[in-house]
Amino acid sequence: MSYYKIENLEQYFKAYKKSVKSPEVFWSDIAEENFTWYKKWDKVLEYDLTKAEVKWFINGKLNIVKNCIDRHLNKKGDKTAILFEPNNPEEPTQHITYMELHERVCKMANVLKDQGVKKGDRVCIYLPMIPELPVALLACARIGAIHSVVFAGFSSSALISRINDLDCKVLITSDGSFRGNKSLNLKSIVDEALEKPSSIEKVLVVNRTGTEIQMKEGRDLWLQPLLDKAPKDHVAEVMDAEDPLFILYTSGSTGKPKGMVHTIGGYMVYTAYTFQTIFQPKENDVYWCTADIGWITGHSYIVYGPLLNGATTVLFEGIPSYPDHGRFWDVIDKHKVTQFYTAPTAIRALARENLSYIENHDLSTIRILGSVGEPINEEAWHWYNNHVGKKQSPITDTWWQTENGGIMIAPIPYVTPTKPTYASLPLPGVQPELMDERRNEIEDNQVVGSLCIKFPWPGMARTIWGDHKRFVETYFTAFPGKYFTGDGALRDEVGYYRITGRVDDVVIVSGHNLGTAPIEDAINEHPAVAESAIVGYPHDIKGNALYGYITLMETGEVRDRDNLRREINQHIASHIGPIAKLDKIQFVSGLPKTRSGKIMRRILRKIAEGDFSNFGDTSTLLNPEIVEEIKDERIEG
Ligand code: 7RM
Repeated sequence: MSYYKIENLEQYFKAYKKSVKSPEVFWSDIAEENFTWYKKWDKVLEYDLTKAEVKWFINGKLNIVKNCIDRHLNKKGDKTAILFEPNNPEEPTQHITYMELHERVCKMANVLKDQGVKKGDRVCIYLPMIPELPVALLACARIGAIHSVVFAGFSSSALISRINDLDCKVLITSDGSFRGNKSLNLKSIVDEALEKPSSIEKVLVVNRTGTEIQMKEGRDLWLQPLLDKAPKDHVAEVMDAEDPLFILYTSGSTGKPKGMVHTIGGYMVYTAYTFQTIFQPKENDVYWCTADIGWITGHSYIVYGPLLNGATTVLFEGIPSYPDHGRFWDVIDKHKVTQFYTAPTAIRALARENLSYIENHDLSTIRILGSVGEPINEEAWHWYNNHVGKKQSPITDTWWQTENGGIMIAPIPYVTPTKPTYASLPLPGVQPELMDERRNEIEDNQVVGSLCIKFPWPGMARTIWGDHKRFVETYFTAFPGKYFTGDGALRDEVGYYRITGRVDDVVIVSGHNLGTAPIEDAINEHPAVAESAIVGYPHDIKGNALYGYITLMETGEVRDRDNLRREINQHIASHIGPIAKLDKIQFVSGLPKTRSGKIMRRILRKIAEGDFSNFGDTSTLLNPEIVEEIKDERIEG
């Protein structure tokens, strides 16, 4: 990446201004300078946001995998592209070079073609975090097929609904997956899913755990023997910039999951540019993002962004608590990780544990710390800064969404001064705007509004698969002519943005609009508290009252629960005001979360209301068992 290097605030503002004044020049400079195209675009951008129609690099021809792998082979053939760290620390690490990755992707591409997969076909990928997962993504992209990864923790019903929404012909899965000291029989989940009528013709199975599985004659094939026979050369398909690259379903919210469609050219330029700007890769760096590839963060910042930049990207199969709570720190130490990108939920979980887990590891190689997925509360920010970054590494609190393709608002490390709980400034090319209920732009500081983006950026999703109408209604109707994020935000006096949470996370208590996020922040500052989630429930007098679900620190002494409840409420009263005190406080052993670390407040709201009839789609939950516990111990009255 050679264009628009940003090494100080002045350069940032210069690039930013340019990107607003001449977005087409700004993005075409980046696109031209840093990538290999078979044919240049005729026009940079065409758009109509009221119809949600956006096209970038029109008639440009390319293959993204040529850009991720082939063009690095000359200079970086022997460099590690993917550093695979298995679940079990006793199992050897794998260093897959760019050369080896090229061969593996070409072989997989040939296998897929052999199985009848053609340009434009959808391929469903249901795999754990093993090398075959990124290889499968890249193989699809190489032949022009559209990949759709379903996170390997999802249930059979989530899997089949996605497969059928897309009419996938081929499914790539494994016998099983390892997670800590457990293993999961993935193939049996696939079998269960495929008992329902589906479009699937072939299931390709990776041998990972050696678990005994059923292979259905004529449908299921072991992948390895096919790979062994496949030629190791493959001519990449010539694709149009606006051909779809992948479809990924958004998790968490109510209703049927939305298959977000990302297209090749814009997504490539955007993920590569944002990776370079935020993570500032150097030649010998080892970059680690702890997300799962089943989530957009994994697509953009484990696979595409790093590989487009010729970086070494860690692929971690395990979990933070196995074999003990020091695993993250152990991996950083062992591989001399230089950029570490994780989620607030992981930070809070690790901050619950004894500091000795972290203190006996050398984390001095770290240069940049990233956070993503939800607002990072002040408490977690300081813990991350003090104990992981040792106050030496800037924290980049990156705000963005599946729909955005890549990072939108974030401090640029070593350039933008950080401020806890603020995602700070938009990246060049991103034009945020805060809107009030009357659809007027908010100019004032410290006023919460609906966060919109008023100009297209290359990485934005183009549609919802099979339902453009829903795409328009969900994102482009509330504020005509703008993309509405669904998040609330405010701006401070220097223009920093603070994301306050989903706009639906607001409860009106006795006529006061209370955002639940600041209350959670206040509670989390209490030394005994690890994590909290606040929801509203109907109340005869106040209209709504607040119900808090709270997990406690593992290291804390055992405390009288009622005393603790009083203390927490005093804490809220002094930090926010008595109006925000909780009517009910339930101590729980965990909160229901999606794999991407988002608390499913919808379920907590239902439980608080005492309505156990229908929790909606819970297939995206990481820990469904917690729902029963919370339900059983609900505070009545
Ligand atoms: C990347 C990702 C998107 C939603 C988004 C926000 C929340 C994500 C932050 C954040 C505050 C952040 N994609 N969110 N990052 N809120 N600060 N740094 O998470 O599609 O799965 O979720 O996540 O509410 O709308 S996502």
